Amino acid sequence: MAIAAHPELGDALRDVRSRTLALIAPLAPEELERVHHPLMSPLDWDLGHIAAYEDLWIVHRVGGGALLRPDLADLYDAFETPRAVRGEIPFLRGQDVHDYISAVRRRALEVLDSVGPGDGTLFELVVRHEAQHNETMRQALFLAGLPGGRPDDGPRPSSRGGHDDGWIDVPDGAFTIGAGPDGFAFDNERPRHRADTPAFRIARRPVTNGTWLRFCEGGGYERREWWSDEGWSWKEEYDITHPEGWSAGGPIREDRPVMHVSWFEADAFARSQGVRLPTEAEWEKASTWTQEPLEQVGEAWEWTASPFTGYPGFVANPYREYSEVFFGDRYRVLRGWSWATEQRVQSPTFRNWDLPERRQIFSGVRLAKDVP
Ligand code: AVJ
Ligand code: FE
Repeated sequence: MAIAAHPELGDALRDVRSRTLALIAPLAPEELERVHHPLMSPLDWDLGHIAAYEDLWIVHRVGGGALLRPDLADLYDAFETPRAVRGEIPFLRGQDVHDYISAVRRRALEVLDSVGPGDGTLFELVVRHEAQHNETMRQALFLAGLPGGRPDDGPRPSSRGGHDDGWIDVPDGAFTIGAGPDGFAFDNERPRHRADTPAFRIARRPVTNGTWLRFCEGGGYERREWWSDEGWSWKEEYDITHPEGWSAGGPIREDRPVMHVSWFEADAFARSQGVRLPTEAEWEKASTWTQEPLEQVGEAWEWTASPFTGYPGFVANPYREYSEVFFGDRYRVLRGWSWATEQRVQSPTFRNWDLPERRQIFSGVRLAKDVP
């Protein structure tokens, strides 16, 4: 990537930190230390993890310095310490974690001043890592019913109306998928390459809560024929009857895109309509199809039919555990972004992923179908 200006990266670090701190500002110490949901870390763990990552990649790797707290490295390593056990470990709490994140930040800014940003990649990685953890923290806030876990109720500027009908026709033919060689991109977005799709149709707008409510009322969660085998067992085992976060009376806003549905639910919903989920190639092609834009991208992540794999010629870089360890047929790709995604990490080439049963993420559905 081209030489990035320092002030810009310094500002980006400060900007994302002020967002992190704003998220936790309304919370009591007890709410920061607690495990709110077995899938989520305590929020204080996220804070320490953000700083440990910054210390490793900027102070140690860019600056060549020793870690501030080598004793904490394993505790804040996402692979050494999986989410399920994070409630029981001695992560830093309260003032201790605030002191730690501030001390690391001072060291990182000193490196930016003395060594410079290099090609900017590692600084950008650290800024985006913190931004991604802000979204993870919002997932925990959502599951805990705490402030910051749901979007504002006001109208969204990207929304033209409450209907989720209407299809965009995208012709067959080759197009370019993935991030180009310049600028920052995560490893899994590269290399950019030619891809091809047959002609397809993709929904102009995501599926709304109102439409999903009619799916529920029409036996959506009872009709075996709409569910995959794996999806049906998951639904039965956990007694799933509606998206996560609905109240007893249903969704709060019927005109908003449905959120907190799993891939299994998204797939069953699509089948109930006689259609399917888009592949990620279709999604990216449609998102750059200038004749007719996809509407309401960025309210909720959009599940695709595609498993998470490396593009042809994939090279892990520079943070090896970011993508490669998740490649295979288990994880599914989500495209777009959500209301909780910071602008800096919003990109039409960005690939998110999660397991097909997960719905703590701000995940929704945009349908696609073949052209007959
Ligand atoms: C890209 C959102 C799937 O949260 O697992 C944060 C981002 N990686 N710390 C995740 C991430 C390491 C990642 N996702
Ligand atoms: Fe992380």
